[in-house]
Amino acid sequence: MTKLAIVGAGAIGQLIASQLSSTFDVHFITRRTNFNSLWQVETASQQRQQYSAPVITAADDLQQFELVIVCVKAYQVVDAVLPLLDKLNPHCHILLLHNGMGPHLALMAHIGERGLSLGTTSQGALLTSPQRVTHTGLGLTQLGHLHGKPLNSSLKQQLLAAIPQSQWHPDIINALWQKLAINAAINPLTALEQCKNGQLAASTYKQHIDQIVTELHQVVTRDNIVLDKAALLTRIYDVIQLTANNYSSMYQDIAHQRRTEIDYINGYIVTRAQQHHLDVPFNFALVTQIKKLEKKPANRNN
Ligand code: KPL
Repeated sequence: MTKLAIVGAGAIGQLIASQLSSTFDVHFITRRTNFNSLWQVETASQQRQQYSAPVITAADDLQQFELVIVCVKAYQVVDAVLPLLDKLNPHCHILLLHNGMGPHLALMAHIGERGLSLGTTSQGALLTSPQRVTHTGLGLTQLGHLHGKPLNSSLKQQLLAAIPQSQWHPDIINALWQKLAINAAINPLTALEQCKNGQLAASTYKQHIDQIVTELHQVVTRDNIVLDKAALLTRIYDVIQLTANNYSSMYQDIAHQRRTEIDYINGYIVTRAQQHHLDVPFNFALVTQIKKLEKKPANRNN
């Protein structure tokens, strides 16, 4: 069996590890001290299955791995991956699977010719205790090549066969921007308005959503990425409808006084805009407002 390491034993790390565990020899690389080698996945229909995988640290032998999948939050990626680079086999491929965009730019400066792929998943996963994850919903997982030596085709086929509803995308940056547009529109507005995703279908928010997407569209166009603005808006409203009853991850991060991923969502739009000397005032204001909320003590009921 091919040896594969998952960096990060959070909700998505545990879920992906369970999906890969019958095909690969899965290990966890984690700094979490409250995670041991056993975990449980519960499906939406409350069926439970137990899994186990060795837990190692960056100090252990990492030469054995052919693939490392990084499932930590966007703001943890660089710190989690840099200390591993010298210890990994030079042929080991790295796959980043997180919300938002940005860490790939910082990593590419250090990665040399090592193969790097990126991915995004809309599978729902909720950690209900340190070693138990609930698989709250199926959803598309898109993976694709970014840099260096491409992932070998047999590994790629095994990954796609093991992760439900997964596909290889020929232009992963384009796919990631589409997902980022959804998160940029839904996440900060729900966190600021303290509402479920579905509330954003109200006409009050139409102008805000339009402004977020208009600014994003100006930025990607300067990055030579072709996206259709009307199609982005349709997809955003589809997701608002499909997830109407959910609280977005940013709403939950603010409610639980955790750091949000704003720097890698609307903040990434701002960073790319600055590169092109473009103004994106609405996205900039959202970043500022969410950062203020991150600093406030919680006074919410979730
Ligand atoms: O990905 C999400 C998130 O909350 O981060 C959406 C799609 C907005 C669903 O809640």
